[in-house]
Amino acid sequence: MNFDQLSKKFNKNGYVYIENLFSESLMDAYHEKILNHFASNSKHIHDESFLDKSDTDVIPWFPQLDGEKIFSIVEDDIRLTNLTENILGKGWRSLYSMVMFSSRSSNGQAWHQDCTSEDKCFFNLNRLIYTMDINASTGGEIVVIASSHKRGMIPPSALGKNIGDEIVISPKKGSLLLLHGNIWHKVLPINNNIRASTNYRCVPKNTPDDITDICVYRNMLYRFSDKRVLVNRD
Ligand SMILES: O=C(O)CCC(=O)C(=O)O
Ligand SMILES: [Fe+2]
Repeated sequence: MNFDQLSKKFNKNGYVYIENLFSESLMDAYHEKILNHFASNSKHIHDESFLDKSDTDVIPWFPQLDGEKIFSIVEDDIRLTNLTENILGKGWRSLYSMVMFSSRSSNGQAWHQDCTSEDKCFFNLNRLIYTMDINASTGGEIVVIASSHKRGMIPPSALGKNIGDEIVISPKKGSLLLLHGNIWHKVLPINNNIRASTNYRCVPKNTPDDITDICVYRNMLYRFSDKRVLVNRD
């Protein structure tokens, strides 16, 4: 793995996608844990008005907080920690691992940025790993606008559908997708199957823990901690 090259690519484009990083057997073990958990926990924890207005349909789970030790294997992977340090510099830290689960035929996620972009030094880095293939047949592909992490706030809905050249990423089982929290991104609707991704979120030195509390959608700024629409943008 050429860490310098990958890190340059990440800085330029705001994302990097790497296939075949994690073994089939590890991904199967993760996926089984995920399916077991959501077999009995597939209720939404977001309130209905958020789901409606954000057009976002995912249910989170924090497996390491539930004592699922196997989820430390990816977090401690030396290739992942080296690449992370190359991108974020010394003093970066992990926030948590979060599985995001979508039920069959659900909406995916509307265009958004995970955090605001006022201070360029502070952002979250999503380190997403995929325990299943995601493609046109499953739905749920990720769409990004390359380099948009340098373009400030995602345009409001009023500016229309086209906000740049869309790149569709169809992650394979065992792959890693690094996404800058300021990049404009969305998740396409899910077809007749469930969808899961596992995100090892981390941040550069001195970034506040609650960096992703305010999410930027094209139609609003939403604060998760008190479930408030801070700004209506449409
Ligand atoms: O689940 C994914 O593939 C990406 C979800 C997302 O928007 C994120 O991790 O910030
Ligand atoms: Fe996101």
